[in-house]
This record gives sequence, C-alpha cells and structure tokens, in this order.
Amino acid sequence: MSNFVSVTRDGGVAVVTIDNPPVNALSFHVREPLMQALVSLRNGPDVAAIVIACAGTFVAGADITEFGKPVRQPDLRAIIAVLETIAKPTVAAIHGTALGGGLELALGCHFRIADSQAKLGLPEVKLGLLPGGGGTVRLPRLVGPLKALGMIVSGTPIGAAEALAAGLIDAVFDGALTAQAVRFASEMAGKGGPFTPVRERDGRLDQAELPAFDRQAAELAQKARGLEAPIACAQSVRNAIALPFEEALAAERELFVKLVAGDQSRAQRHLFFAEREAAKVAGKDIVRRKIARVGVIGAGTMGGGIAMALANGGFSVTVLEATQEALQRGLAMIDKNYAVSVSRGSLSEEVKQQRLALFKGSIDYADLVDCDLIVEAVFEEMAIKKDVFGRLDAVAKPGAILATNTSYLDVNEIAASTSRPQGVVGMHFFSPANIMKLLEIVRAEKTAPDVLATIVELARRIGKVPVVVGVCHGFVGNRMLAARGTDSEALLLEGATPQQIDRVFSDFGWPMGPFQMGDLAGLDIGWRNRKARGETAMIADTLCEQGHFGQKTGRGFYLYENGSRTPAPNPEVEALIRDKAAEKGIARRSIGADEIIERAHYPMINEGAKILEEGIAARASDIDVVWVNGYGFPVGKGGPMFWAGLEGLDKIIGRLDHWHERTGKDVFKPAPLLRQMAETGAWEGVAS
Ligand code: T1G
Repeated sequence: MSNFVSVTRDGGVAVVTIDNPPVNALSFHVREPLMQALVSLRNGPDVAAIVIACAGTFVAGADITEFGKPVRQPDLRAIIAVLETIAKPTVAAIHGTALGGGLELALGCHFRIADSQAKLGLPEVKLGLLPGGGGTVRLPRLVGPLKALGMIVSGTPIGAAEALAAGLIDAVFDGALTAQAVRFASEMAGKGGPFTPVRERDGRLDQAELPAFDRQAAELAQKARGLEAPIACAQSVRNAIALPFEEALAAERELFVKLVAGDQSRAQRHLFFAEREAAKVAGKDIVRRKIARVGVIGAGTMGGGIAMALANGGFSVTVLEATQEALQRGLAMIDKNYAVSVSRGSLSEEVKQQRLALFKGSIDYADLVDCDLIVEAVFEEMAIKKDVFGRLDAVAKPGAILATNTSYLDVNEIAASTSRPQGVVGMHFFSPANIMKLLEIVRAEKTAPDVLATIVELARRIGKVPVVVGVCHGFVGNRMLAARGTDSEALLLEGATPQQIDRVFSDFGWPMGPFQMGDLAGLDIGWRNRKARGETAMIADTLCEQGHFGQKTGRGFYLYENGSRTPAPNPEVEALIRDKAAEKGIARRSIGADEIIERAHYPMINEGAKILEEGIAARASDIDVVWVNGYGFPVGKGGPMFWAGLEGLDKIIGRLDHWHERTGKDVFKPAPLLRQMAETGAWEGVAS
C-alpha cells in the first residue's frame, strides 16, 4: 500500500487508515492510494465491511496548498463516487476534527461514528469557498436543509453530541474508536443490506421548507458584506432541495471552480497560512516558560477583558486594583459579561461558575508573588506604567514574565524601568479583549527569545491570533491606522461628508467607516492623543471642545437620538465643515469613491512598507493578519498588503506620487521598499 494509506483486517472488516500528518489533508499522495484501496476492497470476496479511520485526527479537509494548481486525479469526488458504489457497509470512524473534504469523505460512507470529543464541520466558507466534494448536497440529506445551511454558511464545526442529535452521525463512543467502528461495521454487515448511500436519502428534503429556507438564506446573505462564498453556499444547499442529486452536484462543482479561481478565496487562503506563519517565532526548540497562574493589573474595560480571555483559556487569574471599590466594580463587570453570554446561550451557567472560580481579587501587590505572568492594563500614561513596573519588579518572582498592554507607548522605556528587561514584553490586546482575536506581541530590544516564544504559545492557547511586532509608536496596527486617517479631514474640507466616506468604507467591506468608528470608540480618545502629541484635527477638535464625543454623548460626527446606536446625519457637523473650509479658503468639490479609497488606503500600505523596511513587522503577511484580526480589514481582500498586490503596486505608487505632489504630505511619499516591490511585483525579499 503506501506510507499514507494502509489496510488492515479485523475478521471480515477491512480497516483503511489514513496517516498524513499533521492533519491528514487529502493531498494527491493520499487520494491515489485511498482510491486503490477502496476499489480493491469493493469486490474483495472476504471483506464484509469497510472502516475508514485516521491516525492523529480525522481528515481536516482537502489539501489547501493544492488549490490554484491543476487538479491531479483521482480527486475527492471520484473517491466518494466509488465509495457510494460499495454494497457492503462502510463506516467512517471520526475523532479529532472531520472538516471540509474530510467530512465529505465521511458523508460518502453509509455510517459515521464519532468519539465524544470529535468536531465535525464544513469550514470552506472561511477560505472563500463552498464544500466542493458534495457536502452541500449530501449534508442536507442527513441533517435537513436549514441545519445544513447554518453549518455551511457559518463554517463553524459542531460537536459529536450535536451531530448525533442532528442525524449527521449514527453513534458516539468514548475511546478505542477503531475497535468500536469494527464492531459497529460487523453488526451492520450481520444485519445485511441493502445499505443506502446518503445520496439516495431524500427523506429530509422537503420542498415545503423552501420558503423558510429562502428567508434564512436572505438573512445570512445580508451579513455577507460583499463576500461571494456565503451566497454560493446558500445557493448550493438550496439546489440540494430543488434539484435532482446529480444536477445539484454539478451545480456545486461549477460554483466551486468559480470561487477557487477568484481573488476572494485567494485572499482568504493567504490569510489561513499567514496566521500560521505569524505564530512561528525563531527557535522551534526554545524551552517555553511554564505559565499556570497569571496576574492582571487594572480591572477596567481592558483589564477585565484580558482577565476573562486568560480565564477562558483555563488560567487562574489574580486581578489587582488600587482600591477595594475599583476591584469590586471590575469583578462585577466580569460577572456581568459572563451572565450576558449565559443569557445569550453561548455559555452554560456551569461553565460560567467554573470560569469565575478561577478569579482572585486583590489590592495588594504581594498577592502577585506566585504569578508566572503579570499583564499590566492601567491608564495609558508613561509615568503610571513605570511606577507599576517598578513595583512589579520588586514583588514578582524570578522568571516571571512582565507584560504591558500599552497600545502606543515605548516598551523599551517601560522595560528599562525594571531590573529584568529581558523578562518584559508587550501584549497589546484589542477591545473587547475577551472577544477580539488579535494579540500584537511587542518584542522589546531586550525581550528574551524564550519569553517571546512562551507568549506566542500562550496566545494560541487562549484562542488569540498572535503577531510579533517591534517597538515603534502605535506598533503595526495603530501606526497604520494613523496613516489611514491622515487625509480624512482634508477629504471633508474638500467636499466629502462623513456619511459619504463611511459608506465608501462599508462598500469596500469594512464593518464601519472611520467617522462612525470614531463616534463609537469616543472622539475624546483621539483628541487626548493628538493633544499629547501636539497635533490637531480641526473638525474633530472643535466637536470635542463642544463636548461632543460621539455615541456616549449622543452627538459626534453623527447624531444618536434618545440613546440610539444608529447614526443619523448631523447638520451641525456639515455646517462646521463648510465654515472651516471657507475659513481656509478651500473650494469644495464632489469627491468620488475611488479618490476616497486611495487617499485613505494607499498611505496605509505605504506605512506598511515603511514598517517592513524598519523590521517592525517580519513579513508583509503579518501586517495582513494584524489588520484582518484587529481592525476588521475585509477578509475577502486578504489584508492591506495582499490587497495592494490585487490593486497593483504601480498604480498605488502613481497615485501616491500624485497626492504627494498635491498635498506635500509625507504619508503619500512612496517608501523605497514599495518602489522596489513594484519592480518585482510582490512583497519579495521580505517573507510574505
Ligand atoms: N491543507 C493543507 N495544510 C493544512 C490544512 C489543509 N486542509 N489544514 C492544516 N494544514 C497545515 C497548517 O498550515 C499547518 O502547517 C499544520 O497543518 C497544522 O495546522 C473539497 C474545498 C485542522 C483545526 O478549512 O482548521 O476541504 O504551519 O497550525 O491549530 O470541500 O488546521 O505547521 O506548516 O492549524 O491544530 C477545509 C483547515 C479545506 C480546515 C488544526 N478544511 N485546518 O488546527 O493546527 S477545503 C479546513 C484547520 C476543503 C473540500 C474543500 C486547522 C485544524 P504548518 P494548524 P491546529
């Protein structure tokens, strides 16, 4: 047989085992021997039943690295077609993760049994695709169209218990799964056929469900924000109800071929690998420090969210505040946040209690002496940070890691305020810290390699997407955010409106435009930062001087009547902009969407190039991971640096030169690396 597929016998049952570490992706070198095995077992006279099992985890899908290349036969559909011609019972033994093509392979079997900890799903939509191995046509036949629609459009795997209840699997076992599968298969063989392939099971496909299906599909489509895959997924599941099996299968293929060749899927596949690349820090063999107990200093919005993220990852957390009152307020907020999750059904009361049991509150630094990691989340002021780190340095045990959640300040300076700069690192969480995926891990000059490796591993353990960045003002994300916003005031003065700019951003795929985002976060935050840096923004400063900070004051760039969160145009802002433009002698004109896109996004990309030049980010793809996971850059565009490739570096440089000439602003002056990359057509020379 082959190294990747082996066949063993257990009585009359043949066990086909796939072994292609790390996740048993269905690469060509797996598919070919798998096909051979199935063909030979199909007519094997002494084979009563067949079990498909895997070493490690069940198949986690097609091999994503093969996409975009010519498909080598047999492809997955051909293998499943053979599987469905086998008259003797076939059983998939699922443990770990059965995802994408892996679940589709299992849907080609007559029966599926699973370990109680198994996860089953069709996450292709997260790669800008739809299940291309018959999943959209077979899954609805087992779980019903509405359940299938939810699973395929969300791409979120389900657990074994839910899969059993939904009719996706036939039994759940704890341990010795392959042996259980052999017993199950023998029993089925003993009962005798015929065994109905899933493709022939139409019982759950009720045309009468179409109206309800279309309503649900329409709701999901509204959330797609320009992504093609969710729409294609819904269409393909609908075909399973409305069309005969073969026609629906052919239609699925057509949609798959179109999507896999498209920019959106290329972008999302880029992000899949970029996230994994970003988590690779130099020195695979570095011994990580043991982290069991964590301390968090500050129980405000950020501190509370960070403490929850750590507890959700299974860590014991000591929350320290300056006063009892502040501590109680912080712990009450944590309790309330968990209660909200319970009320929404996304957390059980039992798990809530388990998590809360991991928290300990204190107002005494001495209670941090047994912590392996302490994360500081106090007010964003250098003097306060230094005071905290000085006190931490005095109490923390040798080898403890001291982390700061600063989003702008110089981590080298903070580290220098301790006697152990090698143990200091930045952990820049994004608000709400218990939800947002991104963690910018700031490597200071003296941060020890094992500290970095330990925090990257910890980040993955608490479900975060880690990206290691160097020290500069605003690190990668906030620094590029500033560049993106540099010209937004000029756009207003020259003729655009906040609504217009925000609409262009949401059409581009952003969850929200800069003015709505400013109102949501609070205009006073930017105002304080500008004042600290001696910078001004005429319109925003005027609003803040008038006490209009956005949603929290009911008025900002938009109006929020009666506490509503829905922004309404603010005529006073439009008048203010006109007055300021007149004051500055700026003739207002109509400004198009393209101009708005380029004057906001091109400086951002240019800043990204400078960040790469300075080594603040190791790879262009790291910048993409930061922006997609921390700032909502549209996944279908792959992140700012990937999108720059789609947009065309020559075009970007041409327009940057144009605006640099017109405005004289540095953000438009093309970075040398950008010109260099335009010659080579990609972010080469800098791993991407
Ligand atoms: N193809 C190729 N490589 C893969 C892979 C895949 N499907 N899945 C993982 N890898 C690599 C990954 O890049 C990394 O490599 C290593 O394996 C470990 O992964 C026809 C169209 C299974 C939950 O979307 O979600 O089937 O960085 O770090 O955290 O309909 O991997 O070490 O060099 O993520 O333990 C659908 C993708 C494919 C699932 C494990 N399947 N994988 O998580 O490990 S499309 C998916 C995952 C498809 C069919 C279609 C996760 C995991 P390296 P890891 P992990």
